[in-house]
Amino acid sequence: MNADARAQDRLTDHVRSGDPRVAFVERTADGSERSLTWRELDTWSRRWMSVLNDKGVRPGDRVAVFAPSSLELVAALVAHHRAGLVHVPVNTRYRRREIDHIVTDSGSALLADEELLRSLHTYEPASAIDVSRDDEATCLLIYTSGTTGRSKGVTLSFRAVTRGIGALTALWEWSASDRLALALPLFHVHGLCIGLHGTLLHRMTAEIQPRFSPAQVVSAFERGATIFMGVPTMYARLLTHLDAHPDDAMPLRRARLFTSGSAALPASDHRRFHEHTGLAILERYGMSETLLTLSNPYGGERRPGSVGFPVPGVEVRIVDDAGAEPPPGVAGEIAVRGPSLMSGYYGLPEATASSYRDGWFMTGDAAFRDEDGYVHIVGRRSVDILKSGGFKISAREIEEVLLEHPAVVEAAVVGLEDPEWGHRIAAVVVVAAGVIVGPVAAALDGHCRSVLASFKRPRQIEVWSELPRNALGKLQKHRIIAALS
Ligand code: MLC
Ligand code: AMP
Repeated sequence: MNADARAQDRLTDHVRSGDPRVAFVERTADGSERSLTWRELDTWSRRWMSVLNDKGVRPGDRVAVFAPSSLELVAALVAHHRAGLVHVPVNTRYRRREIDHIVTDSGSALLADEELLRSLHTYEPASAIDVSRDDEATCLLIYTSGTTGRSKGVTLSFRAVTRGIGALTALWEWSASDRLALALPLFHVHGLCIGLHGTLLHRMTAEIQPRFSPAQVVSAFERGATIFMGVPTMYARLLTHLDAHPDDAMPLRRARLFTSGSAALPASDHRRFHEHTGLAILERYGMSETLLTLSNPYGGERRPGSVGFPVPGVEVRIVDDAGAEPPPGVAGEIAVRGPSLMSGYYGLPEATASSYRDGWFMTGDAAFRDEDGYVHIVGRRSVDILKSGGFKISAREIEEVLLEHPAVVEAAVVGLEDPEWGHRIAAVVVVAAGVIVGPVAAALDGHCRSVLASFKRPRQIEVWSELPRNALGKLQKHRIIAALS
């Protein structure tokens, strides 16, 4: 990896190299496998460029992609980087309304689905594809939930992606001899930025698994995988699998690295995994807006329940409300500065400005440093931002959907602690006088199923006569959480 090269070239050079080695493998749940060399990736990305030319897409356009993980999706991403287009990934679990918001908000020139991606095979490769872009040009627009109902687009430059992912993966000693088992979805920072872009930067091999299953992960290591990255829900399932099939830990013991992120990994799961495999999971912390911020050491102690230290090149402060750093053991908010930060929220200059304080990006995550400097995440400062299965969820968005029902006069959505999912989504509503409760709860469940991705759907909906409020009328969600837990 040439650290001095332009960011765009660092991401795409290997594709142009004509390297005949395998770059990506796609392995589906039924065991069927396809592979793609670096040289073929060059051709496939130029074929996708022909599709885009045919559709009238022009340099600088945004291209939304709504498709399961596949080799074609990788080829499209690479084409977008080579052509200076902005790749806009869309969560494949999203429903129509959620997809429409992203396509409209991003002003995407095209929404590419699985079928369109596959059509690249019927096109001749375009010859003119490489459009030079400077390091500050936007290459990714990733939508993430906030405290408001609608998701916001996080604009990431070639510089942010290359510097941020380069620094993290160098810390983890990724190299061309690594093989990554990649079962994370390719539409969020974790799978897309670290997984795909890390593979592109280091000319590694990634085995893409479109659906996560513990047995598939085990078999990836039987085939020589060296690295696995997962969210805590995946580790919870992997541990259940290992409890039932302890011998499956053998191939995992050969791994070089297991990492966890996107949500808190319970220290007990860290220890159970160590008991099964002899390996310590490396937990790290990041965010769409900051990319990867904190990581346990690769060489030193990986402390259970901690996310370690700032990634090289990233500055991290923990600050209290007055902007001062609290002593060890006392929590404050994580503030970040450095080259991997987003360029801003797309089309939202005010939201961008208000996410900074004194030049530092304020994450909204509460944390403390222990006596040895390891950072421990305590939780979100806002009760309205939830994480389930590693997906970020806005309580406000779900509340707005519940309020669309004419009988609902108030709605409160909370996250209940759950050992598998992190948060289990629950809702309490107040209905208009005289409304019969049973049919309303069923109708709300049906409405949520039809307009929200399944991971946002409340697993429990209760009808209360009123919501708990303090003397000033402020909603007290902690009382709802206590009552439902
Ligand atoms: C699914 N189910 C849920 C649920 N999601 N139940 C409760 N809460 C949830 N959140 C239910 C479904 O309804 C279904 O039940 C059953 O679980 C299986 O559903 P599924 O959709 O098939 O689940 P699965 O595909 O196995 O998904 C689990 C998962 C997925 C862990 C693979 O959540 C996942 O891919 N998470 C990764 C998210 C991620 O990449 N985050 C990174 C964000 S970036 P039934 O009864 O209907 O069958 C970031 C920055 C950083 O955070 O630092 O990394
Ligand atoms: P996203 O917006 O999907 O990028 O999610 C980013 C959020 O995930 C962060 O702001 C944290 O709240 C959470 N997160 C990421 N990694 C960790 C971790 N290791 N422990 C706890 N929370 C995490």
